[in-house]
Amino acid sequence: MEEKKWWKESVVYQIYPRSFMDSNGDGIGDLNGITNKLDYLKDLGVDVIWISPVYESPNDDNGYDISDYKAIMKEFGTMEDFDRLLSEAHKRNLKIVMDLVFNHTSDEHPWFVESRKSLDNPYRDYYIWKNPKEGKEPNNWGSWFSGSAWEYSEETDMYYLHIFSKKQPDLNWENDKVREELYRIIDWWCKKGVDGFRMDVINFISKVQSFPDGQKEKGQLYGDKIPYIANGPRVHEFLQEMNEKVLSKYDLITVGETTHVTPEDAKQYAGFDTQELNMVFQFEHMTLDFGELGKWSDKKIPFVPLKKILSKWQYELEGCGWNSLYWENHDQPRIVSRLGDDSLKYRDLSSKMLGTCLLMMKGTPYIYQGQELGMTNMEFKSMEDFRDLEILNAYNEFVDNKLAEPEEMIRYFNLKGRDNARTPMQWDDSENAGFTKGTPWIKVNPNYTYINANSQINDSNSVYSYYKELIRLRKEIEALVYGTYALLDENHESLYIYTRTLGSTSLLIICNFTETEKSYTIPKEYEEAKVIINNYRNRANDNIIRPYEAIVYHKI
Ligand code: TEU
Ligand code: CA
Repeated sequence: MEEKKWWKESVVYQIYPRSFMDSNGDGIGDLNGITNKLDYLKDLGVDVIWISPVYESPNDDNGYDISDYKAIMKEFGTMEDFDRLLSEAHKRNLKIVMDLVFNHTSDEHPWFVESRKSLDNPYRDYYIWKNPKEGKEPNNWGSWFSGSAWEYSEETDMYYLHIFSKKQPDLNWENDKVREELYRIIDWWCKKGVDGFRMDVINFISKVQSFPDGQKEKGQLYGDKIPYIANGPRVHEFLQEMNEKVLSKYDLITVGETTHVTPEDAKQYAGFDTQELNMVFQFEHMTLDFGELGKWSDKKIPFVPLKKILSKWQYELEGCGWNSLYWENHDQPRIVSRLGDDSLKYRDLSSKMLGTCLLMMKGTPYIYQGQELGMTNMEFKSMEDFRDLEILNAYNEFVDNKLAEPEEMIRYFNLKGRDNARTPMQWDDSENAGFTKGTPWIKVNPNYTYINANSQINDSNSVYSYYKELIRLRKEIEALVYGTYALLDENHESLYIYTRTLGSTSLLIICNFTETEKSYTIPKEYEEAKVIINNYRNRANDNIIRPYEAIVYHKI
């Protein structure tokens, strides 16, 4: 068996602080709100809490634009509040993971305020500055959040690079001083006692230094920058340096957010024999429903390719690297609406089925706030209801350029937009779902009256209790952590069937992703095996898999 590690045995819970719990009635979730809910998380059984950025920020991108890495955003509280959260978490044996956003800072970070002033400013080379090309942008790259990836700056008649919004200028990792500063920041938080880091778009930190134009497909506004920014020439050198200089000095959990990675890349970033990170988030399964306008599409995730991709990751990292497992995060729509069925009839069953499918796989599971309640996408009626800059910018870009009709865009935002994950956590059936006594910064999903934590905690048949049981099983059965994965019937159109095996223990997981029952003959060797969890709770010993049914057999 491979080496045991606490972070392989952990279950992580992600908190989006702005939407989790508001303790002072200003409509914005905060640190004290999180501290007040630690017992809820302890009861659920998770081990680690990853908190999206809580640092000082002008909030162009809700904290992913940081203006001071060593201060807490005023709306979220104070450093004392943070210290109390950390110590209260540790008292309960819960670990805290910080979100490190190091590809870029805010344009209001003092480094950038200095950098833009003049060519000879000591901070000039902290960012990526280029001369205009024929009076225009230095190349044809587009920003992730619409428009060019270059912003003109009058002070010096030059452009700076921003892969994300223009208030998120990219740091220049080629500069040794920048890297030293960043490592010192990590060290500072480690000394405080935090337990790990989720590293935002960490595979974008090394850019191809010639900054060439990207290939431009017909009908597209910008060239493809990905080949020149993702998994760039020095990225592994930088991460090994970061690991050697700081990460390796502490016992941490580290996960890189890495879009556009293959398992081969992941073996570098998170291989057992490479000294970089513990694991990465891959995105291949999350892009299966992309269409002509990228994520803005009503395409559904195709089922057989989904199984193939998730299985590829399971097989390729077996014995040499560690997977992270997720369906949701603050950038993704709700999984029950995307891949299950959020109707009254099947919301409960399909949420549980999706939880089973994910949490029985090999890797460290990440549960996003509200996923454990089966929270759903919300229907935003008009553009005024949306808050996310990605959505607001995309609307303008696509509508202005006549790439889509306004109603069409709103429909896509409701299906895929990030605001779906950012509606307030549904605690109870009181006004505003118990999230705030004030006016919430973004609308609450009206279904809080029947989907909320309070009604689920003491209901042994709820989605919450089911997740709790899934988490408990991972603690009880070693094969669920360390057992190898194998996919059965890979081309089956409706059932996701896989096994986990460790020594003589094996588990058979069967999930029906459709609303029709399917016949399936349980393999002989599992006929006598025990059913350890089943979302219908009354598994008859027949060979029928009911709509959205999930069953786990355990054979010792
Ligand atoms: O996300 C980066 C990223 O590549 C995507 O997940 C992206 O935000 C999403 O697909 C939009 O369609 C990270 C953060 O998770 C995200 O919240 C930030 O906005 C972004 O970096 C910039 O810091
Ligand atoms: Ca508040």
